[in-house]
Amino acid sequence: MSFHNYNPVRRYDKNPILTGKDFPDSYCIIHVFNSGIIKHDGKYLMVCRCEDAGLKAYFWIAESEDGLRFTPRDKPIDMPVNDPMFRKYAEVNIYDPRITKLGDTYYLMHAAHSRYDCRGALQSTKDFRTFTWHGFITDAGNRNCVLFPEKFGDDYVRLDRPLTTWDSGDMWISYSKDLIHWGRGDCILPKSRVPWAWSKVGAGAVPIKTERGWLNIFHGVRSQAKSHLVYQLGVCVHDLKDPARVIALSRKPILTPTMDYELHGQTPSVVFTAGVVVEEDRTIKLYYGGADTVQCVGFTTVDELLALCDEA
Ligand code: BMA
Repeated sequence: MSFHNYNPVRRYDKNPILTGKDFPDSYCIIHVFNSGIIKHDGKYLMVCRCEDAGLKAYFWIAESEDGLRFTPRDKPIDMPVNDPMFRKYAEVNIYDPRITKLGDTYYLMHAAHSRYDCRGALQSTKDFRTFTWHGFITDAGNRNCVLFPEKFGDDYVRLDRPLTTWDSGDMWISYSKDLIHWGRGDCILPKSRVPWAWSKVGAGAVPIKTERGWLNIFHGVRSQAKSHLVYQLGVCVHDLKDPARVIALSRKPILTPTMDYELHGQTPSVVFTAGVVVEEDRTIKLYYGGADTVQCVGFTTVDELLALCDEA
C-alpha cells in the first residue's frame, strides 16, 4: 500500500453533519462536536456536545434514521443543576459524552470542568428522555472516561486518563463493582508506545468487541513546532478477557486533521471521537468533532482497522 492510498477512514462528502446553525436559534449554539452516539430502537441517537455564544455547555440529543442526517430535539437534556456537587464541579463545562449500553441501561460517562480541574461524571437513561445523575466517578484531575460495554467477571471496567504530575498523558484502566467507586488503576497505554503521539493519548470511542479483541479507537496528541497541539485518531486492540493488555497497535494514525473543518475552528488541527456505530456488515460510522467546532462522520470497517494493528 503506498502512502497516498492510505485512507482507512473515508470522510463523508457532506461533512460537517451538524453545526450550530442546525440548533434552535434561541439558544445561539456556535459549536457542536465530540458527540456520543448509539443505535437505539433502530434509530441513531447522538448526544451532542454543544456550546452557545457565551460558551455555556449543553448535551443535546439529535436523532437520525440513516446515521447521516440528524435532527436535534427542540431543547437540550436537563442537567442536575440543583445538585450542589454538580454546581460546584461542573460550573465551567461538561463535555465529551460517551454512551455505553449495559443490559437495558444506557450510561453516559462525561467530563466536567470546574476551577478544581476536570472530573469524570456518570448519568444513565433507559429511554433517552429521563436521565439519572449518579454523580462524580473520579477525583479532580481525570478525563476521557470510557466504559466497556460488558462486565469482566464482577467488574465494570473503564479507560481513563489521570493527570499525573510526573508524566501526564497516558491511557489508564480502572475497575468498579458499582460504577461509582473505582480503583486498581493501571497505566496500560503510555504515550511512549504511540510514535505519532508524543504529548498524550486517551480513550475515544466505546471499545468494539471483535473476535481478535476489543478494538479501541483512541486519540493521540503531539505538540507541533511548540506552537500548538495536533489531535489525531489511532487504533489498538485489547485482550478480550483482560482489557488491561493492549495486544496490538496501529503504527500510524487512522485520521489526521487535513480538511478545512478540521484545521480551522476554535481549536485548530483537531479530530476527536467520542463514539462510533458498528453496523451488522462490520462497517463503522466513525463520528468525530472537527476543530472543536463542528460534528463530522467518516466510514471504515472493523476488518480494515484490525488489519492495521500489529502485534504489540
Ligand atoms: C481535549 C478534550 C476534547 C477536545 C480536545 C482539543 O482535552 O477537551 O474535548 O477536543 O482537548 O481541544
